[in-house]
Amino acid sequence: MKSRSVVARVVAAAALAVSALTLAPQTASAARTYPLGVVARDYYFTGVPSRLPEGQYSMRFFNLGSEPHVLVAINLGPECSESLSTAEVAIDFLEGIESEEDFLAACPGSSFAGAVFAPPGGRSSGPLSLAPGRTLVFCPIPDSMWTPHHELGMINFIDVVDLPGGF
Ligand SMILES: [Cu+2]
Repeated sequence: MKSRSVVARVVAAAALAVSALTLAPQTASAARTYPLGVVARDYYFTGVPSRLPEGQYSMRFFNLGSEPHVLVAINLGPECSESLSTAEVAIDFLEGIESEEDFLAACPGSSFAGAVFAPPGGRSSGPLSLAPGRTLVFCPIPDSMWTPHHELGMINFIDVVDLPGGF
């Protein structure tokens, strides 16, 4: 009899644990992921909103161009949010940047938001994590003349707003 009650308690505890696990994603509304479709062409992005709430996004990336394209997104720290005020200024800044580490060192408080790559005619998907402030989106892949695509127009900013409770 005693062993049966132990089994019953274990089963009850396991059931509680399972219900806690299955309830967790529903109660954590801030962890919801929103879809975001972006198209890359030679040489511009379409579908990159100029303004979005902070949060987690799931990017679908379609390359309708004739060259490979990547979308790199970096949440700018406070300093670079101000100093990189236009695409022209950001393009000049990116000339001195060799790597993601370089970028993060030159822009304190910045963070990697996400990246997706697709070959010509290809598609891919990946997470995008937007933090409040400004996010820089660009494609640094060079064309046949070694000009980075972001200098040809593949550069965008997203103003990321802090929206309590998501949207
Ligand atoms: Cu590109």
